[in-house]
Amino acid sequence: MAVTQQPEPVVVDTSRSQHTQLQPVPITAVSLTDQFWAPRRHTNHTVTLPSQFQQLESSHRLDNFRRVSGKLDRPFEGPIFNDTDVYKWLEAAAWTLASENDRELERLVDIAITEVGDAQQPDGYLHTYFVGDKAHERWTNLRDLHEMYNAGHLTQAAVAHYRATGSRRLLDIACRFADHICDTFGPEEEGKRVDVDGHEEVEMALVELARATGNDKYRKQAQFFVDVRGRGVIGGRPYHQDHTPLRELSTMDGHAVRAVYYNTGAADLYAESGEQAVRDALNRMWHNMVTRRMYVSSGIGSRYDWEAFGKDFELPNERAYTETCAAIGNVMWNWRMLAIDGDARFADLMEQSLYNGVLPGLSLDGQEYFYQNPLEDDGTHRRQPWFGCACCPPNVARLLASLPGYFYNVSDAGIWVHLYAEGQAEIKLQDGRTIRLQQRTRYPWDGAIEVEVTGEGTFSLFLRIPGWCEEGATLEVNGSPYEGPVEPGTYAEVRREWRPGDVVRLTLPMPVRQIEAHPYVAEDRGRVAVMRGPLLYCIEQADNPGFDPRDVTLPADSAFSPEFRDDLLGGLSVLRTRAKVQELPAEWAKPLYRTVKGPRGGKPQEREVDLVAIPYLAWANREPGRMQVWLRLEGL
Ligand code: FUB
Ligand code: ZN
Repeated sequence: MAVTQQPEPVVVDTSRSQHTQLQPVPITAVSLTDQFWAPRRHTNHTVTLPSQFQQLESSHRLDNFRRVSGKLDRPFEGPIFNDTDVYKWLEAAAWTLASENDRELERLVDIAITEVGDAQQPDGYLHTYFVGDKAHERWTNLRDLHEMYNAGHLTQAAVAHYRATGSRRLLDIACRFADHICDTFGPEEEGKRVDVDGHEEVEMALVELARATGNDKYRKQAQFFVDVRGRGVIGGRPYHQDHTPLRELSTMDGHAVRAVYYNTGAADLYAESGEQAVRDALNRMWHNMVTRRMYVSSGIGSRYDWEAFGKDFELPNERAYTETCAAIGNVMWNWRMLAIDGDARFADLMEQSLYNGVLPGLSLDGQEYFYQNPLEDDGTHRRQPWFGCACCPPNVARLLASLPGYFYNVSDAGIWVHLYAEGQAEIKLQDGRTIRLQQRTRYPWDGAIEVEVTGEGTFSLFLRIPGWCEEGATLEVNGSPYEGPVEPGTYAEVRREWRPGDVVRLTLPMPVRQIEAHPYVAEDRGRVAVMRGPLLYCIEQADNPGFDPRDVTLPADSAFSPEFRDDLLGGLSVLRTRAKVQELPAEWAKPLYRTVKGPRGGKPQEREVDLVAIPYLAWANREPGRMQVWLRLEGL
């Protein structure tokens, strides 16, 4: 693994990986000027990042570092993995600085890096809890104490900062800690300790550190940790994915964030090793997740107990745990799977997770967050400005900051377009030619996408035809129909000798789709979820006053029509339809159970109402009220 002289701000650097089809495009090569992502990214930069820095200060997370360096005399505060919130914030700020000139943000980054660096121990160890009278407890309980989870987030922040700014300041700190880890843990025959952290994260970070520094020992260390897990070293529980070795796993089990972070790191390792058994296991788990254990929102981890995956089909709506971090982990995992073989199903799921899994975790004003993302609520689940355990907020921030890096890839054959949004990209092909792309579209509100290509010579433009676009996708090149296949769930490859100003026009019809769940998902039986394009919809009380969403039934022939509303929730398409409301007969006022007397216990009062659905990503941004994703459908 050789290292580049001039780092480029790529999120995951597979450019020298032997077992990936796709190579990254730097964040700075892509500029989003659309009405959907650009405002959100602007809010992330100007509101979320400064407000999160304030939270890091007021919650004493930065003080924890000052305490270690002797600048403050105070006790450690908060959960044991609190340092990671500083690291994730640093990563978000670094990706932001890759394309924004912001002196104030640079100043805050500088403060944070100084505090982190000053807290590092002479042997490279870095964790703000295990110092002073707790120093002897270092590495005494890898299962629970998150020391390497901390190291992983430090490392990811450091790689981002290095790639975004060219500065080695944070990278050197991370390398010292990683060196300490490499010296301490490893195969018994090397006289090292065989152990593994209870929370995966360090694996993917070490692979990326190897890619950033060219030092392959970090990749080997990550491989060691993946190989050790699953053999009972930390107790053998599914919660930590320690019950079965990776290569034998077939189902997604245990703590959801840990599980997807694990698979993300394993995919990174596959990209370097090409070990088929690892890829087979990842494919089996992906299949299990997607066909048995994932919400229609793409949220994962259905259990409050242990923040864990449930059994097959165990997908309760109101008690859905679906942590925001798990959705982010799913984006990261699918991004790597996509790089491995360019299969559109991974890009589809990445897109689904971005819109319907991650974005609901953030308020439209960029200052409040969901930890859990239920699919039904009585109005009491509200976003919070911060949490004692605040893993999700800075995780959302770092993903939004790095988002342009997920839009495109390059391969030997050409350019891959995974995501659609108005904007430009200046992409270097592998032979050094620079190609400019201009996307013109109102996606995700409209499926008409125009890509103007400025560049010469022959190469392929691969355009994702999303799996949700089941019928009618069409593609034109300079006004003439494209003759190759335009199949949902694949990439259409337009290969030609390009001339400046060539235009490819992709049309992705966006009919409103009513989705039913597998009959064994008990909570969704007889119900449908409503989707348009990549977006999942829900009904919220604020748009539907005067009736209880639980009493709504869609007529069998119901048809929703979209309407773009500039004035609502930052501008979005609502869906409208007529629906029936069956008010509960009065005799249900008291009992919870009774002997059956007839359908629903008497003749319900039925009336017709106008029903308005909004994108699920925008729910809970107005006054509290009921929200529901799954709606009863007559005759289902
Ligand atoms: O344990 C660290 C983080 O806190 C996990 O990833 C989240 O699920 C939360 O428990
Ligand atoms: Zn979280």
